[in-house]
Amino acid sequence: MRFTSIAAAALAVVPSALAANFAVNVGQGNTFAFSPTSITGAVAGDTITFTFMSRNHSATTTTFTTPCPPPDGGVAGGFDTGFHSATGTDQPQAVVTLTSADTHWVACRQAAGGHCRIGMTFAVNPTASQTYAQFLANALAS
Ligand SMILES: *[C@@H]1O[C@H](CO)[C@@H](O)[C@H](O)[C@H]1NC(C)=O
Ligand SMILES: [Cu+2]
Repeated sequence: MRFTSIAAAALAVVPSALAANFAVNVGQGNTFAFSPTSITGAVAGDTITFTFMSRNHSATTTTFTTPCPPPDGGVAGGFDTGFHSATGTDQPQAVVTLTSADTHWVACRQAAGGHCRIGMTFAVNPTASQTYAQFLANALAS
């Protein structure tokens, strides 16, 4: 009986042990930025934990070519953390669970895209042909 319960407990922790979590800071140091600006190698089941460190921001999926403003709710197949406001020492977190290894282009949708247009952008699994640098350039040019 003892071995049975140990085996069951070990099996139960396998999925979370294999899934990775990516920690992303939003507005760190009062900046209009995500840190890091991109992550790679993310697969289905992995999580992204966004920590909102200043002001009032969102992490919202958008398109590569027209980043700003991101649509309310994000693009189809994407995600939207909604707005989170950091006050004093309260730094709210939002956890997104990825359902695929797809590329996601992400930006803040605060101020009708105002934060996005000054470069508040982030990428999940950017590619060689669609890079984070080009996505950022598209946002800054919009
Ligand atoms: C955060 O921003 C949103 C969108 O501008 C706004 O509706 C909301 O009231 C703000 N939250 C706080 C706590 O200021
Ligand atoms: Cu913002």
